[in-house]
Amino acid sequence: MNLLLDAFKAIPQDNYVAFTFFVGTMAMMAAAAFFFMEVNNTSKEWRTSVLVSGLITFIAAVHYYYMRGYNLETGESPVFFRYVDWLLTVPLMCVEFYLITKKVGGTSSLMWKLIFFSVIMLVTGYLGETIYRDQSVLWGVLSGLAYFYIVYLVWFGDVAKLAQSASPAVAAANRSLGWFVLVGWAIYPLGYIVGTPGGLFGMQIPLNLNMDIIYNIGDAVNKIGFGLVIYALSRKEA
Ligand SMILES: *C/C=C(C)/C=C/C=C(C)/C=C/C1=C(C)CCCC1(C)C
Repeated sequence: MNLLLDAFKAIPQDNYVAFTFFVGTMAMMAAAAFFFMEVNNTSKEWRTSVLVSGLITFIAAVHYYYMRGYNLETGESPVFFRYVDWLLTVPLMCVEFYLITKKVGGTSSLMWKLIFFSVIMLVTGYLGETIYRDQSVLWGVLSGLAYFYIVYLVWFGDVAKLAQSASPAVAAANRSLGWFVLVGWAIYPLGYIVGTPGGLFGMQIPLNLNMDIIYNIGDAVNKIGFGLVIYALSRKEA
């Protein structure tokens, strides 16, 4: 607790980047505590799903705590730990799709397909932000292709088909998660565009936006939002 209070005191008032790392840490911690506590009040059928929501936000909380300190001390973007966090949490979001469709025939091979493309999306993004910054547009496009394939699977592909054959509550939850993937996840390429030298196919966005603030907003919206959709589903189908 003391550590957190000290960290808060040390944030200069005009350092919005550090501030969003701080708020992100708190939000993820609170969400993780909430989901973990609710696991035991959840019907057996949905317990694993709510537990995974807790794991996603807990893993993020640990990374945010670290990234917050790193950014405050160095003033730099914690790129490596950002991607470590995503490589753990995004596949877990893919697992959520598997868990909600499992009862109507969702297979682990479909889950691994989602995970595979999410890893491609993230590894190519990481390469574009780090080793191959000069070719950030190319790596961003490759990452975008994997991203769109995930959008396709969730909206029109096997995930959508399975969800539609399930209960109305599962179908509705899949649509909500689909909106998070289509709109919420689209926040990240915006962060990438403002944070890499290639910009948007060579065009720089003339607004004074910060990559980390955009990523931090994206994480709060998506990780907590996903968790709440799953939580709501677990209450509807108790
Ligand atoms: C909790 C973390 C989440 C949901 C992270 C999601 C990240 C993405 C959807 C990132 C996508 C990217 C592109 C589609 C192109 C540019 C590179 C990325 C990795 C930022």
